[in-house]
Amino acid sequence: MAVGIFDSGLGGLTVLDAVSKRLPDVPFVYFGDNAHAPYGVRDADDIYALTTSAVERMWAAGCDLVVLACNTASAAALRRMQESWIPPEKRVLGVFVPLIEALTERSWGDNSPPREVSVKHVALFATPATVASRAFQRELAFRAIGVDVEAQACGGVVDAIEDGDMILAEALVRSHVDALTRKMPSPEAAILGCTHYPLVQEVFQDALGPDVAVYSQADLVAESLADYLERHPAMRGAGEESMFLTTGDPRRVSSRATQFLRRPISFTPA
Ligand code: DGN
Repeated sequence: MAVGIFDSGLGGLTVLDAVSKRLPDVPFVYFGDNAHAPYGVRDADDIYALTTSAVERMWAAGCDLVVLACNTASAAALRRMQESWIPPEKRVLGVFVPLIEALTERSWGDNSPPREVSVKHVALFATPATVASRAFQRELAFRAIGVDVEAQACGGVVDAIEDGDMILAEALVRSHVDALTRKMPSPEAAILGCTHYPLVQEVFQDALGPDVAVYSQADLVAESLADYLERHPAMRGAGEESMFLTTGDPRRVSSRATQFLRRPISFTPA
């Protein structure tokens, strides 16, 4: 048994890196749906169909626990999957809960009514599909009141990073930060709600200024997964090598992943 990490493409490798460092003894199955990436411009039904099919494949590979590292899939598909689709012996977790726990300084297990939290103005940067879903605002409302969230759909950034064009990615990040701060001049916190954005986190921080707390998910997800596995040790898995699956062309995806993470990664067909 291994823990599954799902993403629409390569971006989830930022999460895989953080969870592997935090949990070096846990075997992972990484699944990149590269044949259908990017998800960020697809509609919710399409994202749901692709995500459920990938998760079924990961269950078949022995992952009783799957983490949707992809914000777009977490936003557009996770709640619907949890309501009616996931059998009781399996678990699928997303990336918003660890983020909301950190932002509100409340644990998800704390089911008391939503209350005021110290942060009041939050900037959310994400793909067009994540922004359109309003999933972050919906989940946040279960825990906090009085938080103003301004969301900016960051068109083009994922493609620029995937193409390795970091000059374009930086220019786009600066223009998206400009657009957001015209709507909300002084956010106290900014959420990088996409797997790719940790790779340009310094650009976000620089453009937003030093007073804005920038929340990036990889480390938060790693910490939250470590905590979950401590409470559910049967889901931990052991004794296997980590494995990388892709729906795309394994040679091409392996070479791009190796550039992306700056270490050798070898994908096999999903
Ligand atoms: N992995 C996606 C996310 O975190 O939203 C970004 C890539 C995409 O499919 N657009």
